[in-house]
Amino acid sequence: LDKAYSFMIRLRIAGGVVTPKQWLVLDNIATTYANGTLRATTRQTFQYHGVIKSNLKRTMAAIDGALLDTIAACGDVNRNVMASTNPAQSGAHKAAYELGKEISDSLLPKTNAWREIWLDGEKVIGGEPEFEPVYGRTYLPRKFKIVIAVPPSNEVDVFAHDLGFIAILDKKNKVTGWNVTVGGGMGMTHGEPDTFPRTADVMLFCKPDEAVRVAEAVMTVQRDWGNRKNRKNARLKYTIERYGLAAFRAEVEKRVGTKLADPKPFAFTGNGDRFGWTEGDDGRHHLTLYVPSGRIKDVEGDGPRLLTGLRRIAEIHEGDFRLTGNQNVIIANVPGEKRVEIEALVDEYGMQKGAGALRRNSIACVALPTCGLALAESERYLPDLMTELEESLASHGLQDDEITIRMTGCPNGCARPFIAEIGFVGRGPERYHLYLGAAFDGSRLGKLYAEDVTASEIRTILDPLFGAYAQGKTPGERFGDFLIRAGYVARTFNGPDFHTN
Ligand code: SRM
Ligand code: SF4
Repeated sequence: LDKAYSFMIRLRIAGGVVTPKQWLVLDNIATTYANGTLRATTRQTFQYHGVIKSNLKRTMAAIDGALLDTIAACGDVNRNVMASTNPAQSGAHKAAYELGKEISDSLLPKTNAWREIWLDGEKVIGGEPEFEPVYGRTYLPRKFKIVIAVPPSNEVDVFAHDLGFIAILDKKNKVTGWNVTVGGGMGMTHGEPDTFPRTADVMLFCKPDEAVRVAEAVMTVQRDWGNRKNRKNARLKYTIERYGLAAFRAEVEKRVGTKLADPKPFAFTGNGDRFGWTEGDDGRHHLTLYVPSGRIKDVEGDGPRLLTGLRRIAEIHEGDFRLTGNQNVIIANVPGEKRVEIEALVDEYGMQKGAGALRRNSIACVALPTCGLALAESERYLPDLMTELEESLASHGLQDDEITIRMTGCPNGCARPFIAEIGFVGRGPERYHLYLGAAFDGSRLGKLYAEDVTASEIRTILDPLFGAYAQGKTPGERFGDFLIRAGYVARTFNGPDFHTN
């Protein structure tokens, strides 16, 4: 008898778009081979947990049957490309999705190994390419992440990624080109100040037909300039710190073969999702559902039955599903006449078209029990903490104020906690570092406010700050901005400065 090894499987779903047919297959895999849940991630894809070793091949074959795969979802390669899901701007969303898909395809490793290993070892005609065209023999120094954002929504958190594209729109919401951001990233190690989260720099502007070449150039400069001796300093953010933005840009332009324009003005209003029904500028309807920590499951008793409910919707839905970077699900492209039927299923299965202001702006990473790197709870704990904090906010009349809150079980930052106005980062069992003062739109890092806070202390620490905010905020002032103006935390200006007070 072999040991009962159990695995996590992460899919690659560029732009997070899934057809109803694919949804039904993915749902079936969750109940047949995994732990009965589909986990929507912070990067617009799904993970399965609890797939036992003997079921791995069957699971991969089923994923292949849905015309999906897990290629480059992990490893030192370009990961799943995220694209804005904001359905209200249908044309711009389409452009973002198409660019994401094109970049994803062009930067995908060309190896046939996945098919050979998982699909009965069949060799593909023509054999294995001797040399990866973009990755060479040694791939990248570290993982590489790309996102495409469409202002005013920054729900993909463009500043948290190695490479980002921000749509520049004309008056008719048509994409005229893309601002290019480089050098964002979240992961750091406690007690090692040479490691830090960093918000990306807005480097240049490119025209639509230059974007894929720019993506390839940025990634290959990082391939060639990135630190291959120390994995903790290998991400693009450290390369940019070492060489400087000007030198990096010059090398990118050299590889693209032309000088590129300076960035154009843009403005984000937030990095959360817009819940409930919206109508796109093409007249189609879209419903964003709140999925607590991205875990699509049936809660026993009176809780939401998201797994069964979304399955029922997939059986009748004619549009598609979109996963958001905040771990939520959009039932997209619903024709007007189907809206009532879908609404009825949403109600029948207790699915939520939103949540309280704090909760709908929350993200928790997976952490325990499946993540081997977790130092503290996250997904299983944040809901209870938010119940406490919601009470505290309500006592100050702040129940409707949008405040971003994120928690991770360790400083790798999988829920991007360092750019949440309230960020908790696991330190040990029931202990967290508390970071405050990030920007509501995800463009500024927070600062360490309190160390090694125990779960029972959190409310006591935050309650007076909520009180001060309620009393002292100026009209429209965000919690993170207020804390800086009122002197509770210092502003973080760039990555290395994150650790100074
Ligand atoms: Fe992550 C590693 C979960 C988004 C930074 N991440 C892991 C692993 C695979 C743990 C491991 O290596 O053993 C976690 C699996 C837990 C589990 O039990 O499922 C894990 N990361 C996740 C997900 C599922 C969190 C979630 O709750 O949704 C997200 C899946 C993304 C996806 O679909 O591809 C996830 N991870 C992120 C993000 C957010 C993002 O990219 O927008 C980050 C911060 C951004 C960044 O990369 O800087 C992130 N994960 C990391 C890191 C630290 C990287 C670094 O530069 O230091 C690690 C550890 C590592 O790479 O060594 C890590
Ligand atoms: Fe695991 Fe840490 Fe990522 Fe949370 S942040 S999923 S604990 S690696």
